[in-house]
Amino acid sequence: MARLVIVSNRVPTPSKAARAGGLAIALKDAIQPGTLWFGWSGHQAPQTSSEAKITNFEGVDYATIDLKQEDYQNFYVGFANSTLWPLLHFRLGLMEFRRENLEGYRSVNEIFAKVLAPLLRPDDIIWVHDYHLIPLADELRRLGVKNALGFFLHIPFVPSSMFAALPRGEDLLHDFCAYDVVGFQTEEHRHDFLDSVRRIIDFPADNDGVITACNGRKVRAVVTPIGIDSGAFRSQAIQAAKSRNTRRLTESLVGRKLMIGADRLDYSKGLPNRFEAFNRFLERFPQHKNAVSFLQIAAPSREDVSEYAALRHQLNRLAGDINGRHGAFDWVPLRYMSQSLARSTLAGFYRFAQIGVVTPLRDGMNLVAHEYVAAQDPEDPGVLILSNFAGVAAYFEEALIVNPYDPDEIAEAMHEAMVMSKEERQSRHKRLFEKLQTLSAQAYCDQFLKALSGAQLTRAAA
Ligand code: GDG
Repeated sequence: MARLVIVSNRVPTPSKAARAGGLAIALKDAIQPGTLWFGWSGHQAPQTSSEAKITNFEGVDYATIDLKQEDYQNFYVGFANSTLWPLLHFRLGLMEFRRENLEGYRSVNEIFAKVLAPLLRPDDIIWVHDYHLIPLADELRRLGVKNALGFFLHIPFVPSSMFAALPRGEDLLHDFCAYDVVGFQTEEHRHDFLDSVRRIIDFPADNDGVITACNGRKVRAVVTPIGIDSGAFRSQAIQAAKSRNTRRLTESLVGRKLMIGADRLDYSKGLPNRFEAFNRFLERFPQHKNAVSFLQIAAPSREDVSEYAALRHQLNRLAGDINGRHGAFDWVPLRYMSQSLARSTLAGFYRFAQIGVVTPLRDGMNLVAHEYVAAQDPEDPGVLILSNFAGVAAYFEEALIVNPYDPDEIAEAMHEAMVMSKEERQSRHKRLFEKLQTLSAQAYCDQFLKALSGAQLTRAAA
């Protein structure tokens, strides 16, 4: 059987508890012994490595390189997270572009290719993940790699008129088209990508997502939504709900309801809007005062990017304002932690919380929505409030769908969730839970790898 090679910017440290971040979590559920996982170690060193350090854990080979400070700055902090991330989350106003960052991004991709190429076997299937590594296929091809190459974009894509703002964006579209298969979370993301390919680099693309690139080579754009192992997460939540931490949480609420949010501390997640919505909820529906607390966990992320530090300050201030304004001597309305929690602790908290609040301004998918649904007790399930602009909203119609830019609409959904009948909660949850079975981590991997194996066969026949 062909070996699977996964390439992502960060490689999860084997054996350690998963960090906050959807990619590692979804893949963790699906990789098999024999897989090679290649990427950055997460460490900086005096020099960027010229060969990989390989460790084997439970049959999986983890091959990593270190980056020197300058490469880390230009590639990771710079082009990946200060240019591409804001652009692809529709935040042109936050996009910064510097040529040295673009050069650093390209040079790190070249280094990835040079270190990875000697580790590859002729029948390996190579699956590259996310916006850090768009140019990798082209770099590998330059080195003579002939294997099937697939790429999955975990974050959204933008309409062509917005993508056109990216300097040298046409080069990046050519880079996408060096892969055999390019995967997206939703039909909308794929549609916007194909539109950019047609308009900006003039490659023909049909409505089935088949692009004709240079020399007639075919590239397939597919929709393969990411998911979780819902059965395993549900079991974890059931276990964790009996834990000391969940008990401490429930005891501290003394009979009040709980709303929960858990996100990386990232401006795409819409946290200030969510706090403002909770403020509006307390103003407009004062009958719920003292009857509910909102617990927001915001796991620190990308602390070297200045926007993230600014967001942290903004949230500290907003949380203080809300509690100062609405709190009572025996009730804290908003419990805000800019710290991360263990995944098992989160699972127990989700199960207990009567309302899950997932209101990103844009999100590729958003796995917190999946986890919240998986964790619920089907007999007495909680209600999910979900942004229309999370990729998962394309699949989860039974959630309370809101426009995250409208704090009043979120506040109304909070009220609706507080008073929703048990029958309605059960029927919404039942349908959402059924969707989790089709949107599983396993289905995600199977669908993408099927498309990639098809490309492998086409290559072999050529
Ligand atoms: C990207 C895309 C896409 C959150 N707080 C803590 C914690 N988390 C976990 C959640 C969840 C994961 O982190 C976050 O996943 P998301 O999917 O929400 O988001 P991103 O990290 O932005 O991931 C996203 C995803 O890729 C997969 O394709 O869905 O749209 O942006 O699992 O539970 N985990 C721990 N402590 C926390 O405090 N341990």
